Amino acid sequence: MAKPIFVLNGANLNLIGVREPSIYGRETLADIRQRTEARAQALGLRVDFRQSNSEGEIVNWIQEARENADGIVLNAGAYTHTSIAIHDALNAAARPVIEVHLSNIFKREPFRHTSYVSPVAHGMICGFGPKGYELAVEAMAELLARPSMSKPQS
Ligand code: DHK
Repeated sequence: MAKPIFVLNGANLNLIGVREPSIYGRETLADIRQRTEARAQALGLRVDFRQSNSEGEIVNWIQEARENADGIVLNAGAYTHTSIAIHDALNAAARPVIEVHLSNIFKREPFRHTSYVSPVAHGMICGFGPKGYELAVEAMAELLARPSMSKPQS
């Protein structure tokens, strides 16, 4: 039986909807979860949607994905720009990874232009707000349907 897609959210993403709405919008993480699960269901996929402010917990979830998930969609929040531990965990997970950001990180401060996730991701979706999560699930469905596309990249 197919395993779920882990959709993992990092630091401060529990606050979206109220946090800097001009950047992150008014939808809450619960709203995003709902639309992500609905899109996944329509594509015949299951989603395990989680959020943590703790870098170590995210590393543990990525390790768990090696056994218990078919793929990883990750918005690591600010850990994107700092975490070698998450980079290493994604490499070790040997699962297709799609990086998501609500905002277009390249239009923002220079410190957001570096991602430790991108070098170990199949691809990145950013700048489309909550819709990006649906796009990521669609992209993951394609990757999983065509295993030759989804070889983890290093
Ligand atoms: C979310 C954050 O919390 C920031 O730290 C990132 C990302 C961007 C987003 O756009 O979803 O820099």
